[in-house]
Amino acid sequence: MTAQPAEGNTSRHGSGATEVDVVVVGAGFAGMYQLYRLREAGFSTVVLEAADDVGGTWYWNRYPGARCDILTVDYSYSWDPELQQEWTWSERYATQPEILRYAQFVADKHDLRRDIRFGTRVEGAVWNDDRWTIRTDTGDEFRAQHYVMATGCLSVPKVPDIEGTERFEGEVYFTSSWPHDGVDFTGKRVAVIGTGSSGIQSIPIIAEQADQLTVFQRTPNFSFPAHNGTIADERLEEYRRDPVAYRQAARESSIGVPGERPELSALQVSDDERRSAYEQVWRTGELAELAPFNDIQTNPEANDTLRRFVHDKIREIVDDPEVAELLCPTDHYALTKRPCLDTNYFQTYNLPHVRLVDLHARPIGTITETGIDLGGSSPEHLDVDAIVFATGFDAMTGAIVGVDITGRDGITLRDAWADGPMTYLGLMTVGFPNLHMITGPGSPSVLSNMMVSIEQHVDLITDLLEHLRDNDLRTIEPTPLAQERWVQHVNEFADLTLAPTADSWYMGANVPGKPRVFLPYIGGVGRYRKICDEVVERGHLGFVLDGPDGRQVINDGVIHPLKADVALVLEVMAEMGLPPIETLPVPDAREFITVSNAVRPPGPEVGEIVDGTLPGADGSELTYRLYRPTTPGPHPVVAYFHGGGWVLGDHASDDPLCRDLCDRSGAVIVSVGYRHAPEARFPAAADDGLAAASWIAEHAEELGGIPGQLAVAGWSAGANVATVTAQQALLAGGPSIVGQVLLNPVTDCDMSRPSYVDNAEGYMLTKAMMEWFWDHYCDPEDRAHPKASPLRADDLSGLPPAMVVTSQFDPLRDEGDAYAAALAAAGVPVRHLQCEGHTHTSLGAVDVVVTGTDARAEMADALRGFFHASVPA
Ligand code: N01
Repeated sequence: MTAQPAEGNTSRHGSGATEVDVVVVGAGFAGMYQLYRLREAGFSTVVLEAADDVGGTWYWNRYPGARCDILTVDYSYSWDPELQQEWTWSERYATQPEILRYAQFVADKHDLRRDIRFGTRVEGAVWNDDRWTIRTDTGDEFRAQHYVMATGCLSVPKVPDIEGTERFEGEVYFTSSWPHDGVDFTGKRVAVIGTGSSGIQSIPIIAEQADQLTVFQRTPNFSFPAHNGTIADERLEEYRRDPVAYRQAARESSIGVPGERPELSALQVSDDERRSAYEQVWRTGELAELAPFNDIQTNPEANDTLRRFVHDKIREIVDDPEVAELLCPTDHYALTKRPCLDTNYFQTYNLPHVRLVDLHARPIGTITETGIDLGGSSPEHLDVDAIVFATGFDAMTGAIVGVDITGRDGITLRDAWADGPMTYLGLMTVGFPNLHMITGPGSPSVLSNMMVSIEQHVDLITDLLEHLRDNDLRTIEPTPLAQERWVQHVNEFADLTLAPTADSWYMGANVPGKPRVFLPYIGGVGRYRKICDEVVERGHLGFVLDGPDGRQVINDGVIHPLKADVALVLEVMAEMGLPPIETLPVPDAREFITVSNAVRPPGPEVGEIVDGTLPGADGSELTYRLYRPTTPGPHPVVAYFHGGGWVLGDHASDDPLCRDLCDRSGAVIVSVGYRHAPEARFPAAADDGLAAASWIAEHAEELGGIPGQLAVAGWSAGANVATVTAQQALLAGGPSIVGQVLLNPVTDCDMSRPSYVDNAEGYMLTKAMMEWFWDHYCDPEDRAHPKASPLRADDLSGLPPAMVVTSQFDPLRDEGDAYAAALAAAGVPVRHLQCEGHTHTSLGAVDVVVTGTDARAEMADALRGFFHASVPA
């Protein structure tokens, strides 16, 4: 089976090194497909592989019970349509031998082995003279323009960190490098250390053979029955009906397997409905189906419903209640560590010769010549004949930094990644030109069906290499900005979920001393693919491409600059296909806002909410809603003006934001229902602002406020009313206003600023909508009046100190920025917060857009500061 690459593919360098266009490291599924594509594209390529044959992880992990846990119909190449006809899987979840045979079949069919050097391990790689020089343990050297790491995410076993391992005189096995001719445990006393996927798959089979089996468990895991067997006809049917559409659905999905995204919250349904959904999960036995509700990965309470369901199942299956309790995972949320699929795993603990040792209660003291010494309150020595280490891998980065890689200017990858991997899209890293990673950290990789992610990366890399060649360019490397912001995006996405709370290998937490960073991209393969496609479409955004003679194509920039949760909200809104507000009659638009507001999270509890009325500028009654803090009063008071373009909304429509401001600032918030256009056009809203502020100032004590401690605040058109109120109060000689907090304010009627152009159509508030608002509110000839466009006031000096918050993807951004600058120029103390990655609506989305929390906290902090400064010393 072993083959050597044909010399025809390579040439000799003067130094003795073999010259090729591309060196690929690893001949697993990634390296094999990469070789195929590069060959097809006409690049001379050598694949270096430490093993004696193809297969990668499936070559090494031959432990009993090893199989895939993605349905085999999904876990197979899609790039060779014939292959899909020629190969038939025998089971839902194929065994390791069958998957290895599949890899070998592909290698034979495409004659891949002729370009693979087996038994060859890469020891080091150095970038110089625009090429990589790659050194192997066989003493060979290769020089290549491109170096592709197809080294797998779970290929470097974790070094055993248990004292005395080397002293043991019995048999020692690692699930990650199992003997090729198998192991017979018949009649033996066996210890298995580790209860991750490898342990959970192998334990039931080892138990069938062994005389005694002791399982050493540090952390119990979530495992679901695999229900292995023949592939369900309906699934095959679905695939056969339209393989192209089926594969495309996988590529656009969340984890690389076709399926619907759940729409309901686990907390939104009845106990019976929830239970029946989880029973279905238990019956289905598919990783892609484990989270039947949309908040399992994000909401602790929702997650707990699944966690308790699994605990109940374990208690039903396992006879001994004490053992059952030990097997119930309680120290991490469900699905935050890699969940497992098993065949009779929990049932195995009902066998009389199987024992579970809880390493938290009884830690391993040391391994001795004959067995294992347990510590804890009742020390014990266990004699065993064989120890199986199922202790996992130095995942995702181990195989990459395990090789000595030196990039530009002598920098090593190990140093560059000392605080965790830094990549752009999980594909490349700054300082290491032409070094490509397949399913590297920062890409969906291990959170997906690997076949789908591998194929996407191989296609991307190959297309990139062709682009360089076709354009006479020699090197490609990400820009520092693009990389920094991608890493930030990956972290922000992970932080939206419960995943970083677990001590998992996703976090590098299983390897002592490894930086604690969430390694894969959790945004899903569909979203990730779109991002990569956009990078390419936008001229390889975020990359520098170098040609001969110093020619450079620099396309610096940030892909996906929206905050992760902001992007998610926009996606959900887009999927709903809602009509643009400005196309609706005003009553329908108002109704639409009321209905949408009804389903948002309510915001934090406050001490009290009181609804009342106050007189408007024309003597009519205006509604208000007062939010009182939980702390004893009296409190300072904020007159708050809601958003809605002077047309929509009411005193209660910014409820969550008002609660949040009240809770964080410790001030009474009085949200005013000022008159709306088109019924009451300009300057009704502006005049009502002043009337309301005056009334609130006069009635401060009655409202539970501190007289003289009044600030104004508002969002959007409400922020316009707030600052116009501050201006009018100054002109009118009262009321006294100690500060103003303006969130994404309308300050001017000019729509030609770049923010209007850049964000004209994109992010909830569009230019068309602003035109609709202005048209309803104000005649064109009045728009330049400072009561409509406060930026145009002749003199801003003497206004109360301000906090102005603007958002990057908001048409109103530039006029907000201009107002902050104008206030500052007029000598007004200004705190100006420019929020990157946010839209006009995102910062106010309390408990939805968590990345807006800091900005909201700063707004409250600003209010506290105004009140504090206004108290006479
Ligand atoms: O490794 P793991 P794995 N003393 O890290 C324990 C894929 N895979 O090889 O959780 C005692 O999950 C460790 O305990 P703790 C799949 O992605 C897929 O099982 O760190 N115990 C844990 O219980 C999977 O997630 C398939 O507290 C020690 C276990 O060892 C990934 O590979 C099959 C210890 C390690 O579990 C890794 O799985 C197999 C110590 N010193 C694997 N050190 C498929 O089905 C570690 N442990 C496709």
